[in-house]
Amino acid sequence: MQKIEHIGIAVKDLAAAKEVYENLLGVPCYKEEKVESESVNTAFFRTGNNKIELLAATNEDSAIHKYLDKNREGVHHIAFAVQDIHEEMKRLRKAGFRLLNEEPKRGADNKLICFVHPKDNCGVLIELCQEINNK
Ligand code: CMX
Repeated sequence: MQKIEHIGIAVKDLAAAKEVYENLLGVPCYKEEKVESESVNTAFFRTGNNKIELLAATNEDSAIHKYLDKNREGVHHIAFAVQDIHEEMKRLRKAGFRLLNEEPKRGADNKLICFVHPKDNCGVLIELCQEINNK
């Protein structure tokens, strides 16, 4: 894995959270995107080399809705950039990690993504991300 690509934060109200993070970071949100496949609305921020993704559910089937039913707003996942998501998935599967997608799927911000079960990562949901124009 290359580096932390972003940190995902689950929020109830995207507009309110966006304002909080704009004030906190002192930079505007650079992108808002609805991800149909994940049933989320997202807002992205850059600070230096780092990225924050705010995530709000678009319906009750969303993983974010389920998460916020049981937890407060807060860090939901850590995403790592990978060069070749198929190779990383193969490596992790072989090492016994439970992947939450059989195949990579299209995520926000022009990425192919795959999630790794939080129970296999000391309680942290991990996302693998490959830039779509990588290959
Ligand atoms: N971080 C850490 N632990 C988490 C978690 C998270 N984000 N989400 C769930 N868990 C834990 C729960 O606390 C629970 O633990 P206990 O059994 O100890 O109570 C366990 O995992 C099972 O949780 P659950 O509420 O019963 O939920 P499910 O098993 O139905 O789903 C998960 C959990 C991680 C498999 C599911 O949320 C998933 O597939 N996530 C990947 C997709 C996703 O999160 N999409 C939204 C983000 C999209 C984006 O970034 O664009």
